[in-house]
Amino acid sequence: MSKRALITGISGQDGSYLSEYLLSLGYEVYGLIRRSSVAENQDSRLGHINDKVNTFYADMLDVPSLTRVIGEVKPTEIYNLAAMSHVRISFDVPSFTIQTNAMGVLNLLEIYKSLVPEAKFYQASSSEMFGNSVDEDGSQRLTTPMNPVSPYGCAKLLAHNLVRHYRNAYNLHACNGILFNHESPRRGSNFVTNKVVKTAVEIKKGLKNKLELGNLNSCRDWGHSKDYVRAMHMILNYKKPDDFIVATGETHSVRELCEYVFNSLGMDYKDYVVQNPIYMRPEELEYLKGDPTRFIETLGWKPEYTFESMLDEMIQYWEEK
Ligand code: F7E
Repeated sequence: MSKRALITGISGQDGSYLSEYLLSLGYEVYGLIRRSSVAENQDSRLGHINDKVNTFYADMLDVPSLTRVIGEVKPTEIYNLAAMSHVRISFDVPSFTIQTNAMGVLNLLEIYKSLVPEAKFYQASSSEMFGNSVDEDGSQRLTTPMNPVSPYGCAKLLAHNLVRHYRNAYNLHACNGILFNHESPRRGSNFVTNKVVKTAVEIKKGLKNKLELGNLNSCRDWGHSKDYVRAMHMILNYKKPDDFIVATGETHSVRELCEYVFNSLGMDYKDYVVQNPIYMRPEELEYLKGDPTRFIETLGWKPEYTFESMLDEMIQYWEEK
């Protein structure tokens, strides 16, 4: 039987890398695209594989559209990557975030359970669910309490619990991948890694003279999206449905990120970076460092990128652009 993957959020960073990866494994790839007023945004990351993936207009809050697509495609694997994914913006649009990132998942789970219960279901859970909880050894793992500090984190935690509940109550192959931050040249440029890299390159080329940021002290566990979409597929194809942490086990502050990027371009970040309160969050998640041991030991995942090689690739991308 052919393997048919349906990816919600196919036009995002992870959706585009996951599509490429699944196509390379011989899957038929289908995806949901949400209509936006700027036509170019809707599939800008899919241009190079447009003739190989099949896309449908749909929305996580539009049950008829989800029902129609799942009924037509009859996927064997569903990857739910659709979300309002920007944590700071979730404070500005909390209701939309909760609707899309939590109620949308409930909609999808209900349709999955009714129409294709034999399929496998992957949910993009997030390290933002931990909030400021950290174990004594300075890491977050599956047993670390989850106390989210943003509307985004609250919504993701509800969705995470719904997936576990549907798995147990209805015997579904539904899994959560708790992914820590993951980046690439395809990352939106209002996330901190790509914002820093893009602006530093613009400064070097004389197009800008400063970089405005929020909290420089917060720490994140940053991996590469390409490594993390491979992890999604591994989680879903493990012999039993389960939840896993995907992280590098390393943490860096936003300040260290700036230091590395500006140094690589022959500059000192202290000459250009200024703080602007508009980029601060009402409540900040200060520190993330995931413990991927269980995932690595159970599934043999091995990331190909390091923090440095990921940033080098992003720097090269913006320098060439
Ligand atoms: O912020 C600080 C900011 O927006 C990282 C999403 O993929 O990962 C991502 O969420 C840190 C925060 O990512 C600026 O305060 C300082 O401490 O790149 P970010 P995020 O909020 O960690 C999780 C796992 C997800 O699931 C999310 O979908 O950087 N920071 N100055 C800034 N951040 C931004 N965006 N812009 C600044 O100017």
